Amino acid sequence: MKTTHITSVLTLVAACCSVSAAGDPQEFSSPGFPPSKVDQLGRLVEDWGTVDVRLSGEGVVVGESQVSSVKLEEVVPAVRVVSQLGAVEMTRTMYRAPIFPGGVDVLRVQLKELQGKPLEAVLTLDASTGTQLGQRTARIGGRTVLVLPREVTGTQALLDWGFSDEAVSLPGWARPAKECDAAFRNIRAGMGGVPIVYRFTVPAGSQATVILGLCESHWSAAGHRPLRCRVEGAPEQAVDPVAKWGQHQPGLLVFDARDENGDGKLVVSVLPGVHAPDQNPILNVIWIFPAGEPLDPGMVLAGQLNDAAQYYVDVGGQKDQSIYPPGKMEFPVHLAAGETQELTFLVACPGGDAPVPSTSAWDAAKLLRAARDVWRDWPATE
Ligand SMILES: [Ca+2]
Ligand SMILES: [Ca+2]
Repeated sequence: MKTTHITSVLTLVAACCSVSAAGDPQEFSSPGFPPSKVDQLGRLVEDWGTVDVRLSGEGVVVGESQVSSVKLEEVVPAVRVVSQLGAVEMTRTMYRAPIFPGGVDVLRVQLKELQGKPLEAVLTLDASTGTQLGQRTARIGGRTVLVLPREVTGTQALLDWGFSDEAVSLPGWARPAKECDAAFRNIRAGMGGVPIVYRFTVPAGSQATVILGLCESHWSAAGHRPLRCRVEGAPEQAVDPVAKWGQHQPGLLVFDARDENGDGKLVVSVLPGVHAPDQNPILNVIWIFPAGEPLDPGMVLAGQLNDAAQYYVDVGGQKDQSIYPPGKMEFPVHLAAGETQELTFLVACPGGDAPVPSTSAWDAAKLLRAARDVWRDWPATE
């Protein structure tokens, strides 16, 4: 039985001239840039890892995939992988978009319902381990390697605390000039003006005392990096850390917080000040204490009450974490009878970075147009 099955697959492969032979990966690129590869299983192979896409759901089966090279808009070299998955036909199309500076790979996943009835499915993106998820991105170290079509929610349980933003960790960035908790040294920064956002699981509707620790070590004069600090249930506090405490001086902001919307999550965020010349917000430490307990600010600053806190976060430190569990990224998909849907992922190509969605204006149509324009102007080599 098994032999017959394999034979039929090989026949199918041989019958279509543009389909790659097993072990013969397809490539695509922009003119003059190193290529990305697609292996015979249809996985996108990059210098940082391998991106695989799977679908599960009722009526969805594991099926065969055909890998072929195609031209989009008649000029853009692309690799297409068509997979027959029972109730769904999944088509992956991959090409390089020539955005500054090194380009980005575009992975379009099209799902077509084939059996004429509505379908609930889950699309799973399986990337290499070691990626850390933001709200719409995945990172390895400081490198953005994936941009996701939407927030990862779906079937995965969130962790009980963590960041859900597109900020970056900068360990050892701050140099506090006086003795204080070691967590002041590591920060996260919202490069390009993105907010820093943390969520903490708390009893629904409960109150808490939230203390934010800040220390500015880049600017020596006031007025450069004012911040807006928001803690759910408390009035917003605007602060210019250098004006309030000085350069390299750790300081604390105290908030009487409450889970105002009763969803069992307390949201803490830091945004750039209105008209701030430096638009990159920073945050050093978060403490969350039970409401109403008297707290000595000096002891909090020195780290002597860390163990008494419900949550103590060395923002940007080794134990900091994303609220999204590591590993697979799942996206629930609802397909109506006969419907076709497409999800677009941006994938860092060799040596490149994927653009953070909130600081760039790329969409699927613009990316394809950019690729078309560069290939139209490129002299044919064949
Ligand atoms: Ca809440
Ligand atoms: Ca920190």
